[in-house]
Amino acid sequence: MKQPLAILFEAWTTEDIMAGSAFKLPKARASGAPYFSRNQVAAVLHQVAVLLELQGANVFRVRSYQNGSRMIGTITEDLHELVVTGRLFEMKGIGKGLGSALSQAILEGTWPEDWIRLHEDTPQGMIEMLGIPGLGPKRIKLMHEELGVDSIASLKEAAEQGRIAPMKGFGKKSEQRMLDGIELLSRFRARRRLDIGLKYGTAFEQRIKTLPGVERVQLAGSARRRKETIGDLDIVVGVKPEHHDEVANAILALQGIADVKGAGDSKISLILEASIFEDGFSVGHIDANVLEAIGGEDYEQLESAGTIDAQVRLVPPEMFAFTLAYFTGSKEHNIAMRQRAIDRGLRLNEFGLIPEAKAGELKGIEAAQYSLSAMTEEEIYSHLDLQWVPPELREDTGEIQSGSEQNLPRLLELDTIQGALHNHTVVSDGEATLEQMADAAQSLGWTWLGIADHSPTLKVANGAPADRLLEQGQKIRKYNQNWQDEGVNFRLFHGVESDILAGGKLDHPDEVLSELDYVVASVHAMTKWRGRDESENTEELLKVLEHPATKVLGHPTGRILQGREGYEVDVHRLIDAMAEHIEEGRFKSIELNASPYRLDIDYRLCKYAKLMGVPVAISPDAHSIRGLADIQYGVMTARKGWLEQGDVINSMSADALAQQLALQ
Ligand code: DGT
Ligand code: CA
Ligand code: ZN
Repeated sequence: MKQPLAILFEAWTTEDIMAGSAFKLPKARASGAPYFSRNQVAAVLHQVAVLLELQGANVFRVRSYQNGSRMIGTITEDLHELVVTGRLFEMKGIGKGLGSALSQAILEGTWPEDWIRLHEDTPQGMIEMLGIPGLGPKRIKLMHEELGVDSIASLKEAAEQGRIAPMKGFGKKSEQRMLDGIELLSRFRARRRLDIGLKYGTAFEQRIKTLPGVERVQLAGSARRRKETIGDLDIVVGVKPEHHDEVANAILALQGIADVKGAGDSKISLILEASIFEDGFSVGHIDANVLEAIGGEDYEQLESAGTIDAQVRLVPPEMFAFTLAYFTGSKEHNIAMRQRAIDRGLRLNEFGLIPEAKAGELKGIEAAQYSLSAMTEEEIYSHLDLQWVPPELREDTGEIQSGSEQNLPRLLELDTIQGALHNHTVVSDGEATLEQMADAAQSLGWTWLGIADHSPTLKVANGAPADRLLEQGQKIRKYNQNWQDEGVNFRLFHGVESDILAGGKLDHPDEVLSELDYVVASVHAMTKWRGRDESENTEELLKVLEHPATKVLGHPTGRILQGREGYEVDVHRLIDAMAEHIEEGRFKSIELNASPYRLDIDYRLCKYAKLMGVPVAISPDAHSIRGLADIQYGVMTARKGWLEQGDVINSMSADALAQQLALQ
């Protein structure tokens, strides 16, 4: 497991510091000496070393800052103590100059003049280039000198024109790698995946919750609505006016803040970084297919060096519910809500729900003194004759109509999940054995688990040949017998995740398939499928659905969030076809792959499957024990797609599911 702190203090490669705003001198702590933490000092020394290198400074000078940074980053004593007692000067690697600079910073809160100038004089574009995977200060400096490259944009242009490759020590390969790196970086700049956004959001929420004076705190925005990717985090904090300043200052001093973009009276804009996680940040096991699509070896480093913006709103407790509702959004939902309020002579905004007659000429927060009271969102909705709308549904796609008819769905809950069909073991590319996976499922409280390892054609995922697959089946039958004899309410289903071969064929002969409980049919040959048009792809999938063994269509579009678009396919037509099969007495279901890298099919299509009566199979696609927990992202997405318990196969009992799977 990679710990961000270890990255910062031991590896010290330049890519460890993400491009952009984190690359600056931190502000001194308002509360007095020590003005900077050990982490801040170590990071600053590293930055100075990098900036010196960008300027082409003497290697020994650069190295002395690198060493100093490593030293400060790994000391076990208290830095302040070392400064006060003067023992800092005795430490190896800290010369006289560096020692006095650091003492001044710690005791007086000011950085040396030449460090400040170094930060100011380096073109921002060159600092941003440091964020490109595999690109260090030495090469940036060379390209700056020889080609005048001073930003990511000008680097991209130079590379596209082939002007990088002829440079000594560069070449065609490294030119292409730079282009790939630029592409990758731009993806991680824009939005973060739901799982990452929630990790940051809940960590930040927890830290704020513990601050004295905080009455309420809640994550709002797209994270609360469980969108598949998050632009920025929105957090609402309820605090009494007399504690406002104290809480605002305490938030600014929290661990994990890379930068403060602005701090007004009621709004604080921040950039969060991975040091917000007490236990470090790691991405866990990623299967080969996904990893390749999201940047390969560079991915974990990019992800852990990434940042996310957060907007914090501080409001008095009686305004909390209104502010929470407003910043939960979506914008479209808010607009529809505001119209409903207008129809009732009310003004709805982040401050309150205010009768126009009383508000009159008063604007904004001034008018809020006349607001109807609401301590919860339920009360706000009820003032507008609506059932409370779960945040996931607030996209203005019919939820207000349903809410006005008291007819909103009772959304799927995680604790009704009994099992999932698509999971891997060591028989193909999983990390855990059959026994370990079964154990883990039982400790989640599940009553069944489906094992569907990869089929032979998928060599990169160690697809299992027929004999290994059938051997797994024998084991499963034995375990099932044992559990039944012992009265344990748990059973395994035996399937395969079959590749879809040319002509919509499955990857095993029928006599092998007939030994199995089910087939999850999935596309993995992405190059081929992405090279074809929608109708060709759709026809092949329709064909594979006709095979009686096919019970689940796996990750139906093949998209990898922030990685690659899926292949072209008409999913509506696939769902229509499944509905027909079901009508004729067969069983077919469409997968909602719960891996946060996929979330495929997406929530919009879930709603269509529900409409057509096609059951959704939420699949963690687990490649390890820990992977089973990804079911939570599937449940979030299913809820966002209006799904109820009866719309997914995962809430069925093992017996009910077995009956369905047995239909031919
Ligand atoms: P994101 O951050 O792009 O993933 O998406 P959101 O939904 O979190 O959007 P964001 O962060 O721009 O704003 C948070 C919420 O604030 C948004 O969902 C609804 C509300 N909001 C923001 N701007 C407007 C606006 O111009 N009109 C209305 N009615 N609501 C707004
Ligand atoms: Ca947001
Ligand atoms: Zn797959």
